[in-house]
Amino acid sequence: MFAMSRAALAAAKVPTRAALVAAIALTLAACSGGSSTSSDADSLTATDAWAKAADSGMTAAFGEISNTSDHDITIVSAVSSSATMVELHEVVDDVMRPVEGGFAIPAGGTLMLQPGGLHIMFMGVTTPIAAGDDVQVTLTLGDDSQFTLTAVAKDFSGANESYDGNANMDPGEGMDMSADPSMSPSATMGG
Ligand SMILES: [Cu+2]
Repeated sequence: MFAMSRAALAAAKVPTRAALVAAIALTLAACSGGSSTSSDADSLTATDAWAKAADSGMTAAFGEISNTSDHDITIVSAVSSSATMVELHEVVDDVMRPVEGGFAIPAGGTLMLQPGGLHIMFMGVTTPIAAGDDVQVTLTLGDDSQFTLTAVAKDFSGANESYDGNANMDPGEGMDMSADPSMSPSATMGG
């Protein structure tokens, strides 16, 4: 350690550009071993991602997303070219609603997205999603990095949870979410 101090002193006495560059390089080398330099997106892995096939209206994507980092990661929002709006949902008493603050994935933990539980909600499906299709959804994370989840579509008869307690809700054509009061998070939900 004494030798290091003398080296530092020498560098301080002769603040050459080379010494500064060397110091910066050392600092970077010291950091690269930790997770602090990798983005949240680099720390996520997805398995068994799938989406419910749908011709129009609403559908959802599911799967497992693991956080390999040593810090919690939050999925803040989601977008997809397959739907006009994508939300992060939970199901409470068979009624689904956006999760305040997004999905949190604990350090070293796994987020389970499944019918009847947390899911990525697609509203206003833009083009029919057939079984076998790949559906891509881009997740924005807490550090603003983006993770693209590719979900394979399959036929599934469940996941009919509703916003308003009516499981037979007709998604209709060109559904306009903003005009439907039942879609408002503040609307009364449940049967
Ligand atoms: Cu939902």
